Amino acid sequence: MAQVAQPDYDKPDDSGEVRVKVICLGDSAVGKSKLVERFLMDGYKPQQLSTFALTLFNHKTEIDGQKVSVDFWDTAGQERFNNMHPSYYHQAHACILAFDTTRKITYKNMPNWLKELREYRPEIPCLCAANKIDVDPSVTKKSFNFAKKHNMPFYFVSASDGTNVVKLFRDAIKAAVKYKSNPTDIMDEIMQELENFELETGKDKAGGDTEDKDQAAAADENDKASS
Ligand SMILES: Nc1nc2c(ncn2[C@@H]2O[C@H](COP(=O)(O)OP(=O)(O)OP(=O)(O)O)[C@@H](O)[C@H]2O)c(=O)[nH]1
Ligand SMILES: [Mg+2]
Repeated sequence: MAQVAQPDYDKPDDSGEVRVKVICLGDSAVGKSKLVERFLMDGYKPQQLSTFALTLFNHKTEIDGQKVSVDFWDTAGQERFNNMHPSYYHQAHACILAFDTTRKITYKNMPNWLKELREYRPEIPCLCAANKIDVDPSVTKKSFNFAKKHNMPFYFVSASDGTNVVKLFRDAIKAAVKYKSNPTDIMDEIMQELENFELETGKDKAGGDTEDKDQAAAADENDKASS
């Protein structure tokens, strides 16, 4: 994928809106684009071409009285064979990870998607969507343990008839806004810790060295004693 010039979602602005980025992941043809389209337009046009590279859909809404501007990022699933460009994940606040209930392989590939997501965004909320339940509604009686195992919210959906689509996307937006206001992304925490660490080590470097030497000496003593 070509380098994407994307907005800076973490930059504060004075628009009064919270700006969030929600990404969609999952194998090709599981219905990612159709789900986004269904949510945004409440319409459904079957037989559209596979997403070419990247589409951004902006959506303005309100969550608990707070104005929110959401960018849904949608890309073609077949890119998994070359890995997704890191900019796809950059600054994402939530993810919708979808599979197709009519094709087992798309469910089997879920761990690969989650793994890649977690490499870039270890802590963002990820919601699991089991799509195309209109084809065989009895599929909703089956249990799909992947979501439970990874502590992800799970939704049976249909982009075709709209089942649960609004619920899924509203929850994803809520989760994104919550994450943005209180990010627990471990990478952010580690970065923060590293900054403090530098300050501390600069401040009491001598003390730290002495302690290290003391410990090394004690270890030597122990070695001598045990040999
Ligand atoms: N029956 C049914 N068909 C669906 C549903 N959602 C999507 N489809 C069909 O599945 C096919 C793939 O849908 P897309 O939305 O293009 O899939 P995608 O995940 O965006 O695929 P890529 O862009 O290639 O990654 C299309 O032919 C859709 O019409 C659904 O809920 N039910
Ligand atoms: Mg698509």
